[in-house]
Amino acid sequence: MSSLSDIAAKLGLGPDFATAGNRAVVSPITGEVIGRVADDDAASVAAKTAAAVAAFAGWREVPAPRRGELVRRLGERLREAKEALGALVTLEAGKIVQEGLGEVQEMIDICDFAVGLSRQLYGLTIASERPGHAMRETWLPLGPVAVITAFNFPVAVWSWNAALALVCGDSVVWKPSEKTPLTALAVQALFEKVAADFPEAPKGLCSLVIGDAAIGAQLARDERIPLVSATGSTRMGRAVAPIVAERFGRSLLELGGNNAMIVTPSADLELAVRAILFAAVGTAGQRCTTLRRLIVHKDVRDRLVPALKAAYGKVKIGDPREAGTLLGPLIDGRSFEAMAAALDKARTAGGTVTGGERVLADRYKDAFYVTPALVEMPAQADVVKTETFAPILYVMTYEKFEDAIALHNGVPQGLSSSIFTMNLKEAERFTAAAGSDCGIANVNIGPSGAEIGGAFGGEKETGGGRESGSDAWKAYMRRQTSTVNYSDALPLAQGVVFDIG
Ligand code: UN1
Repeated sequence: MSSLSDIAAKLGLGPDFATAGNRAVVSPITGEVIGRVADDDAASVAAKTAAAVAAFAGWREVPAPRRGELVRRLGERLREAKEALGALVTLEAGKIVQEGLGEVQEMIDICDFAVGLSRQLYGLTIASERPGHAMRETWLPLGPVAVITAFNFPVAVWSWNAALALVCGDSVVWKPSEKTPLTALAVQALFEKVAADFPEAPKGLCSLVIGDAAIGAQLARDERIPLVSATGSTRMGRAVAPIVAERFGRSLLELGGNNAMIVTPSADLELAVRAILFAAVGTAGQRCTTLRRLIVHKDVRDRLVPALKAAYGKVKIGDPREAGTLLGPLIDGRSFEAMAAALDKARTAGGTVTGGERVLADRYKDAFYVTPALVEMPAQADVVKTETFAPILYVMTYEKFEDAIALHNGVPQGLSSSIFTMNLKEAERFTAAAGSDCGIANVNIGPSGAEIGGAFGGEKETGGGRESGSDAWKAYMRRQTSTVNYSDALPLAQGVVFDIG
């Protein structure tokens, strides 16, 4: 099951799936065109938004546990489709099979989470200062939610948003990356099948718009959309957020990361090497949580770096569909150019680069496979402070723990972070107020591969949004404070007297 038509058949998508349209879809595995899709235009985006507005009007009144039932059925459908959808993620985004499957599992997990949540959209009762008054806080559906997603998690990020938005009573308009429309179309088709058998699900409850940044901007401008949830680069967030803010909309941003690991003298180095390998090389360095900076104590460096080089040397690079492959292709040639440019800058800043070369170019002239790069840096130069979406790991050393924390926090991004230590004090300091300044701080595991149960996102240029678990659902609802007077008097708050004579 590796060609598009095989996968499409398994997903029940029909023989015409992705066979026509203005946009050519390329597989990063070979660089070949594997399908064609049609872009939306401004008019079709407007029509789908109008349908989402109409759908919201009905959906918000369906009881939340019943909304959860729709998401439960979506989760069931995803379970059946896991292998085929995972294969499509592999084909379109270039992830290895295990990671394609893992991405679909992440979708299933958030559906399960959302089903439980659909019976737990708890508000508060609040003690009123006035006699005969009751106060409460209620969470109510918000409206249509625009979801903008990136190529690297082409389906999971939609599900983090959509599963929550649906149980919260919202409708969803999804703009996936223009590099990965096929996985989006497949998921949309799965959703539509589930919704078709669910009488309360209005038409247009979840819709998909395909196209480039102009379409994202159109959604960002639309004042009928109270929440725009955007995952991608900091550059994209900088473009979207001001447009949403100008109309007082809400944005939920999950942008670039520049995630580090501190390796202390007491660290279990064997465990650390395995964690580094998954976090820095996995997904070809194209996760927002990818490990990009290693901050190693000077006494450990000479043991860790050679062990890491040896492990890097054993990584099997190639077709992500083949058993044993750990490192598949970069998404495209521009990614490769960005990687090469970053490595040049690192060399200019005094870095020593191991790896980072293009490989397999004779077999795949239009696909971009690289060896993972380890770059030993004398200092945290500007290039280290920039997120390059590729398997580059910058290695720096420290002597004092405070210096490690300062280096760690000395970048503009604040998504994920980790420390390897057996020292309780270091672990606690890392996760305390003056420790890691990131949204995610892990001890003795790498920074990537988060579970859906926690709130996912980060600070500073990462954008501040939280998606997925914990109470991230609150972003998809509006909060209402109600005071009900069940007395015959009209006492005013703060004891104010306001009477006529
Ligand atoms: C992303 O790269 O945008 O924690 C999301 C992780 C995954 C999600 C990554 N669960 O690496």
